[in-house]
Amino acid sequence: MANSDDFKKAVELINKSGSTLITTHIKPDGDACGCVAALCDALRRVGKKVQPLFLSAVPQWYSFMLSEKAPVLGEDASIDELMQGRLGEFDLIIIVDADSYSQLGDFEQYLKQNTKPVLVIDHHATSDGLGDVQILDSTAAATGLIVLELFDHAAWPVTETIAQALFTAIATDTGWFQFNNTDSRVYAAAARFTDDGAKPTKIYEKLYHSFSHARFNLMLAMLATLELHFDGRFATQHILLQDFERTGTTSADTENLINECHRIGTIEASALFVELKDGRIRCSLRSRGAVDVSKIAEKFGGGGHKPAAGAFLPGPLQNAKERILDEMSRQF
Ligand SMILES: [Mn+2]
Repeated sequence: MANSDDFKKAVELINKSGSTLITTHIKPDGDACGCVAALCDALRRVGKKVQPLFLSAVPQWYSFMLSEKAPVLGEDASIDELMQGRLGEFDLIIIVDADSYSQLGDFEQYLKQNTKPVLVIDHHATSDGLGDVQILDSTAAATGLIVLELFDHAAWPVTETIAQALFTAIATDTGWFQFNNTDSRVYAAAARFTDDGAKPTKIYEKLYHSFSHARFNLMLAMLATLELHFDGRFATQHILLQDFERTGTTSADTENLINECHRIGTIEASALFVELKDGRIRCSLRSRGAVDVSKIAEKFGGGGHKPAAGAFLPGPLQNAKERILDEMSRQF
């Protein structure tokens, strides 16, 4: 659990701030988007100026949580424009669902020259200690649970929109209440958000029954590359640049696709390799068993949680795959 003193310090920081920049990790997921949306909403309600900023594109299926289209670094504003104050001058930076440089892309540059206070709210095990005030709780299944605690410390109301955003945060980080991080705290929060107006059935439809045909084709391309290793206990899959081109998709469309192969009963862990435009390979790792994939990711400069982690490896695909298989061979 997070320290109640840290919540107190966080509320003090927010109360004395005028203009706040709120951001989260690259490849924002449901937890990241939900927390950004909920905090923007809450701070505006208490009269604060807030600028949300995403560090890479927001998948279309999370946009329902956001009241406006928030700028994306590298698309709507360059890192130079951010540094020059084109998005505004801020006296507080809030980073949610991330606490390491490797998760922040180009924003690292901005953060390193920033002199204003930084508040970090995160549940990842990997931490670079980016905040002046940090609310860290690696026992929380989602950052959304920590944000809810912050709401209670600050006595901010959980409105229907906020309940919807935070429900989505905890539902997505638990794979819709199926990963083994789904504890009573998750269900208690889900009950509370439902009482506050979140509509689980509607949220489920928006999240999981909203594939474009193009994204479905990308999933089919990925599934065709499935290989099993170590007596079927470890699975690898990949997506190449040409798959995005052929199907008319982008890297945001890969989110959660890795989980599909876990329908196979023997698979305890899996890796998805995605070829990037700069030649590197993004490797996502999942584990449903004893393997702590965050430890594997850390060996390659990445990070995450025991059941879900990721890292960037040098290309080409074959090289990245061999290095991961080599590490995995020690686990099985
Ligand atoms: Mn999270």
